[in-house]
Amino acid sequence: MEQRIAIPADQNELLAAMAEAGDSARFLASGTDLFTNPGRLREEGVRWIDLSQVEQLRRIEAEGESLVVGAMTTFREIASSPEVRCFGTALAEAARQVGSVQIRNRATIGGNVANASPAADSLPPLFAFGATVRTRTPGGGSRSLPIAECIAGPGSSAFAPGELIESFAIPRRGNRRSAFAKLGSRRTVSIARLSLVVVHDAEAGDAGPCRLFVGAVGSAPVEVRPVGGATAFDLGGDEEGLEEQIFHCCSQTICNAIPGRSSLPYKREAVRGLVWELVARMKGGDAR
Ligand SMILES: Cc1cc2nc3c(=O)[nH]c(=O)nc-3n(C[C@@H](O)[C@@H](O)[C@H](O)COP(=O)(O)OP(=O)(O)OC[C@H]3O[C@@H](n4cnc5c(N)ncnc54)[C@H](O)[C@@H]3O)c2cc1C
Repeated sequence: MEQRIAIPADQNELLAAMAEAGDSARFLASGTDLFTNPGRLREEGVRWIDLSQVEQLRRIEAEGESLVVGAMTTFREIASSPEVRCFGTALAEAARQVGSVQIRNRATIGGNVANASPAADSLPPLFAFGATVRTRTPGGGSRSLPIAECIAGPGSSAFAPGELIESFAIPRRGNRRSAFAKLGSRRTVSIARLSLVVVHDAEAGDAGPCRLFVGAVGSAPVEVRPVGGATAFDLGGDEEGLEEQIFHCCSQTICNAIPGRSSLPYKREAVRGLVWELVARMKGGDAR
């Protein structure tokens, strides 16, 4: 059967195409995921809309208390943005480690989140920053939802059929520091086997609580909880054995997230290296 694709030139044409397609609309961003599964492009009853010409979806700008990143922004643009490097360093670092130069030049953050891969590198930083996802619904309305509500399962997002991701809003905190690290099977062009993000959102000064999220351990990133009922980790002091304590919490989180999985023995040990790297960077002032 002949497949037709709408190529709106701007936001107005996009909204018109969405209104016409209703919940049968599906979106083509840059195709780095879609073209690996060409069968999807031949699905019956689906109306494809190519987002590549809609410049309004491609932006990084401050909006009130948030830094807004458009869904069609590429990982190259995110990695090199001074605003993201300042207010969302871990996201810039994750973007810099996605695939290869060629992939980063094309792959978009909207496609990465919509694809909902457990190994998606944008997800752990977005979870750690408490980002909000702004969408356009097939009926013409809009909604905002926390990133944590966007993942339904491995490779499955919680967006409605025909719902468009427009942008991500990251709360801006002037004194936030964060860092991202991942482990893959090789040094470059590697899908994450495990990733870790640390975020320090102190209201004042360098000392204060940190939150950690571990990625690639099940459908969505998981927050690492400190033992003993504390709500956040404190990297401010000189406590001996801090890295080992954090490692044990991460390891326990991984055991809870993927019990019985064949990758568990590797991941629960391998996280030690990520913890040591990120703690050293946060304490050494290398992380912004
Ligand atoms: C060789 C290679 C290496 C890679 N390495 C990494 C890596 O290291 N880390 C990593 O995280 N990923 C990696 N990826 C995957 C990464 O390229 C994709 O996840 C990419 O970010 C998806 O964006 P896209 O623009 O190509 O989306 P597309 O492929 O166009 O779309 C992906 C999915 O999202 C939907 N979609 C796209 N945009 C929207 C929108 N605005 N609203 C609603 N739905 C939308 C599409 O319908 C489709 O279902 C790699 C891919 C390849 C081929």
